[in-house]
Amino acid sequence: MNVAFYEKLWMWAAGVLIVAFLATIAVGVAGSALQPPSHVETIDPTKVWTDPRFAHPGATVVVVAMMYAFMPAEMRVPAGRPVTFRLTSADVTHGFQIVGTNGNTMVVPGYISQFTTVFREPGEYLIVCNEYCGLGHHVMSAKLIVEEARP
Ligand SMILES: [Cu+2]
Repeated sequence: MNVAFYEKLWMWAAGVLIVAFLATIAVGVAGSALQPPSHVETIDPTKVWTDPRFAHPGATVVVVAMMYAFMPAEMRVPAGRPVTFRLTSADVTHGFQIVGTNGNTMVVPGYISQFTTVFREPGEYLIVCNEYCGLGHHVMSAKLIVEEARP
């Protein structure tokens, strides 16, 4: 079979790009410990405020995302210990990214997202919505305060 030089060149270029894109996913998963949300638990988005799973925050951090805020807007967690976040949305799809950490998940109405992570460094972390959710998306943020763990 006779394939023209430029056609071969473009086929190789496309192949290299596909390998490069797959490599970025592999590096993100292995190198940065990023994981897609795997915890599937459903909830009625119209009954979020009366659901007992989100009424009594305890050792885990429960967060409701809504246009255009996170509830609560400020969270305090201990450093050096596993912290579990449980999130849901009261309206549309949002994102929950703790900037500078591997804490990052989609918050989809009707589902409860959950992840567990450890914050090694005490300090203040910015939480942003990283899924476009409407006109006020750019102001949707919260604050995470990681406190020195008490012995
Ligand atoms: Cu949002």
